[in-house]
Formats: sequence, C-alpha cells, structure tokens
Amino acid sequence: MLTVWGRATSSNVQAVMWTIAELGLDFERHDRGHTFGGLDTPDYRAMNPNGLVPTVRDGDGSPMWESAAIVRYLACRYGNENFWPRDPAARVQLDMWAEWIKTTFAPHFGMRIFWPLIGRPLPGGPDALADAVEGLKPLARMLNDRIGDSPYLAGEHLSFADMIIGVQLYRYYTLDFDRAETPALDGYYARLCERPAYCDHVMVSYESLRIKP
Ligand SMILES: N[C@@H](CCC(=O)N[C@@H](CS)C(=O)NCC(=O)O)C(=O)O
Repeated sequence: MLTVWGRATSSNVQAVMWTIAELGLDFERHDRGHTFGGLDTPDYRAMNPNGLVPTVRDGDGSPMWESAAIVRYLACRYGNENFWPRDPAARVQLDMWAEWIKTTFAPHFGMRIFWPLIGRPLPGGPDALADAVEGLKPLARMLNDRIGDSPYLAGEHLSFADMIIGVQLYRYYTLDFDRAETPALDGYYARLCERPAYCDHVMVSYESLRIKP
C-alpha cells in the first residue's frame, strides 16, 4: 500500500497519482498543502524537509519526495519493460525528455505563463508575459518533433516519461494563450485525455489556485 500526502490540485502530486493509477497500485492519499496546510508540522518535516508536496511512503519504507524521483521509483519497482526499459541506453532516450520537461519546459510554462495567467503577475507585466509566451513556442515545437508519429514518447506503449511530460499538458492546453502550431503534440495530448487515469488524476480544475485581485 502506498501512502501519498498532497493535494489533488498539485501538478507534482498529479504526476505521482497518475503513475500509481496507470500501474494499478493500491494507495491512500491525504490532502496536504495550499488551503489544506499541514506542511509545517514536525511530523511532516521529518518526512519531507522541503515542506512541499508530494511525499510518498511505500509500505513502511522511508519517505520519498521529489515527484519525478517518485515516478521513477514506482516505474522501476512496479512497471513492466515498456513502462520502465531495463536497458539504460534505451531508458535514457526517454529520461532525457522527462528531465528536459521538468527542468526546462515546466519552469518556463509554470512560473512565467501559468501563474501569471491565474493571477500572480510577472514583475515585467504584460511585456514579460508576451515574451514568455513567444519563448515557449520553440520548446513546444521541440516536443512536437520528438513525438512525431508515435502514440507515446516510447512509441506504441506508455512509459514513465509520459507521466512526467503529460502532466504538464492539461494546463498547457486549457489555459487561454497563444500556443505554437504543434499537430503531433495536440494528438499526443488527445490520446492522454482518452486514458481514464489521466482524466481522474491530471484533468483536475486549477480554479481553486486562482489568486483573486
Ligand atoms: N520539485 C518538487 C516540487 C514540489 C512543489 O513545489 N510542490 C508544490 C505543489 S506543486 C507545493 O508543495 N506547494 C506548497 C503547497 O501546496 O502548499 C517536486 O517535483 O515534487
């Protein structure tokens, strides 16, 4: 049994929950963070000194934090060869894109586009937002070209890398801003939206995160 601490509206919690659901694992989830609070208690900090979500325990194992590390743990421990290729040379071809979206695409999109559009303005105002929107286009085109004609990043089958990449796309596609033309990425997102686990754990309203003026 996995225990997950973290609110359903957190994209980092969503990556973990989506993975758990795709792998068909038993879990219990406790709301923590944002309006639920609970991140500053000594007990929580003992599990996760960052005071962030998600935190996960597998049975009575040591607590884990950092969502992408948790996704990789779950994939390695419970995933089949398609979900977690055992050959490092095959796996790195997926993992480099997972790492890229986490370290390059997601911070750009999250901090410079998502949060400003839901009420946390950038210091540079509308010009900074316009720059960020233009700056995201080449990144989206890179991902579009990598997806190409494949259903998923690894080809025919879903893998751990889709968990880390795909979790970004619900907000990317549902916010109102000028996106690059990316037909392959559009098709990839449409395929993810057909997956019940993605609908349940990633297509979660972010209205409660909106910052009122
Ligand atoms: N790099 C960490 C980031 C964790 C993080 O920033 N979590 C956010 C939610 S997405 C958080 O805990 N925010 C405080 C809160 O929810 O109160 C990860 O991927 O797990």
